[in-house]
Amino acid sequence: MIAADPNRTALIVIDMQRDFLEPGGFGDLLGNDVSLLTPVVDRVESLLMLARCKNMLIVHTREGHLPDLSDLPDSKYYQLPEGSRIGDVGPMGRVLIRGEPGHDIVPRLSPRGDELVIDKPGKGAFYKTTLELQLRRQGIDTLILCGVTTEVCVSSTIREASDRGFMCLVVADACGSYAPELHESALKMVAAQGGIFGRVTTSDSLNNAFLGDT
Ligand code: TIU
Repeated sequence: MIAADPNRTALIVIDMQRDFLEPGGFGDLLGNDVSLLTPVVDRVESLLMLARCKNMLIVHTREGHLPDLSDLPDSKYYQLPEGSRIGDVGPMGRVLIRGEPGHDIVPRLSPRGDELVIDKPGKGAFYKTTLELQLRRQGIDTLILCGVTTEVCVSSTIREASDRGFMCLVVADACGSYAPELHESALKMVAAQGGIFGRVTTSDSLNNAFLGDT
């Protein structure tokens, strides 16, 4: 049973960007089959409808770097071979660079005017961002998390959030990975030991919890 107050709960949509979901983006350059993430778009769209209907705070994150690469550590830059690195030009502009077409959130999930957009240079959404300040300012103590990829940016964000005392609910079917076995492992890690980082739930359970009485 989920008992969360919509006024103190935020939906955090992690990195649903063209660079991760479409061919020619960062995810593709890393050697992944990006079509594995396509079903997540429908699930996240439904969660956005639920959160908008309940007037929850909605936060969209985007992973990306400044055009001069001054916020890009060498360790991340050299992950990929020359010609397909962050900042190189691809079919959707410069890969993983703020302001480029590939950095945009996929059109169906576009943020609305009153929703927060957090640009982040790292995997975790709290690292070098104002996210914590903005959540505290709005009295948020519970986070519903979804997006891509489960074991990378979603996991990093949950770990950061849990250390900061936020209650975390991860929506399993609204997260996705290029590696389904890592998706499963990441969710198991969240829920292990009585919920060491948070709780794992489903879109259906959330809908029942928030809309069951309407
Ligand atoms: N590679 C991979 O699975 N993910 C990332 O690089 N970033 C996010 O998860 N957003």
